[in-house]
Amino acid sequence: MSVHPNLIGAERSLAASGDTFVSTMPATGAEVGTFPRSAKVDVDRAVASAKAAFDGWRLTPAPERGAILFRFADILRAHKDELTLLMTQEMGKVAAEAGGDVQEAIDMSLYMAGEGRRLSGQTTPSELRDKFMMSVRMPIGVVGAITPWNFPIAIPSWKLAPALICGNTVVLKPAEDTPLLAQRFVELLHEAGLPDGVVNIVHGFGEEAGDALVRHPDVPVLSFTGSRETGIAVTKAAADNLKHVHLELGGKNAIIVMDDADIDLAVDGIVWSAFGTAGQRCTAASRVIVHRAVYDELQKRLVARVEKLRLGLPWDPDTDIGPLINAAALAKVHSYTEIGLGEGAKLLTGGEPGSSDGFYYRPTVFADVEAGMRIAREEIFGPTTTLIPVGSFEEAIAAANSVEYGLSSSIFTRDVNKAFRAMRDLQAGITYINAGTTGAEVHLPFGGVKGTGNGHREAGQAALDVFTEWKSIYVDYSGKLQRAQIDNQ
Ligand code: UN1
Repeated sequence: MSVHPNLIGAERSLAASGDTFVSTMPATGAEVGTFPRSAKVDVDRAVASAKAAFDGWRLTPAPERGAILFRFADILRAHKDELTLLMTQEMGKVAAEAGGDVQEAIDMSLYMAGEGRRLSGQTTPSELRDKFMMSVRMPIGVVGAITPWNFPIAIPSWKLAPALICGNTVVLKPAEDTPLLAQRFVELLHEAGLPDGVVNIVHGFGEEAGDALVRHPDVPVLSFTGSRETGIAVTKAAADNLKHVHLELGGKNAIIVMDDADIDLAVDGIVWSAFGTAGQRCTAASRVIVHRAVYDELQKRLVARVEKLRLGLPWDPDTDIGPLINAAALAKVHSYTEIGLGEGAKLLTGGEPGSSDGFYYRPTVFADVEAGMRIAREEIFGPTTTLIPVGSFEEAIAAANSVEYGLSSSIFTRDVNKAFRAMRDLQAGITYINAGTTGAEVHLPFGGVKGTGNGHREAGQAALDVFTEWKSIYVDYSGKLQRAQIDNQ
């Protein structure tokens, strides 16, 4: 079978070792393609290519860089159906969600393309006469982007579109579960007119290609989305070179349902947030904190809805839930069912694999869960949610905040006072009122507090801070030496 090559500068090349790996469809096991299993030597070449392209790209006017991203958005739109189908195949999310994933990349490309005519800094008056002051954003250099499989087109766009508009060049190491989608993403960027070497793609595994990228001395910025454990390892590996590290890690996101909530709306939000993408989102609602006054009613309506969800082939329009990404994910999700049962939680529905073919797992709901149980604290990354009964608003907020993660959060209530208290008190980077925990839009910051990250954000204006350094510039046109803090006193 022919191998999809690494794209390094103008070259299409295999791993120097000749090693390869195969991408398969989680629904059927059918092969999608073969890719180079790259190692340090291949990453070194890709970084050299990105480094060589940096000066040309940073000196290209930002509106011109933006014009390429506008064209890229058009090209993505023209290829939306192709990418959507490929995503159902290679990643396994259902068609409506796959289309949304591609749309998110279109939106992000348009948003960042427009930034080409802004990238605003500040001007501010000087304390001295005949002196001008301003701050400007400067690109940093080669960005190492390491992307996950769960949003295989959207997340590369979250990293690459802002990195590029700011004038950086990129080496992308995409997840080994979805390499063809990343390959198509980069091919389409080239079709939009991106110069050779500005974006390079190196396929392979985290411990090999990913590790080499993280440690490379010529890669001053790393942007990583993945597990908390890997995020910590990336941070440690990057520390010796004082690299900038942007992390977007796990979540254990809670929906709070108060006694005055619209219960049917809450059930809609829970079903969409807990079981969409088979729960494989960092924003998935894996906890539902429910006021005791509506606990029985909510359980009843939720289970009735969940049991109607149809597992099936992700490209089939009738399917609600596709497969998990791979065998290891299936084993992990099932192990948490056993952990939950062992902890004394009550299994209301699901709790077993969905079929003998593909990595399907039945949507699973545990009730009578206590906030301290492992199933209520650890990220499962599958279609499992946990119902935690509470007696008051205060107890609900305390339970929501009791985990080490802080990505997304939500409350269903008709009480505006409670809604505003929740907006203030929930420890999370994102809070939804009367909606589930997923559904972020590209023009607000995306990311989390506590164990979800290290203070940076993707998307919106905040993303520009990851990919630029501020430079403050002072222009003295007085013709004499003027000393700040001294000569004006
Ligand atoms: C992720 O799970 O890594 O808000 C990203 C959402 C999506 C993005 C999720 N727009 O759920």
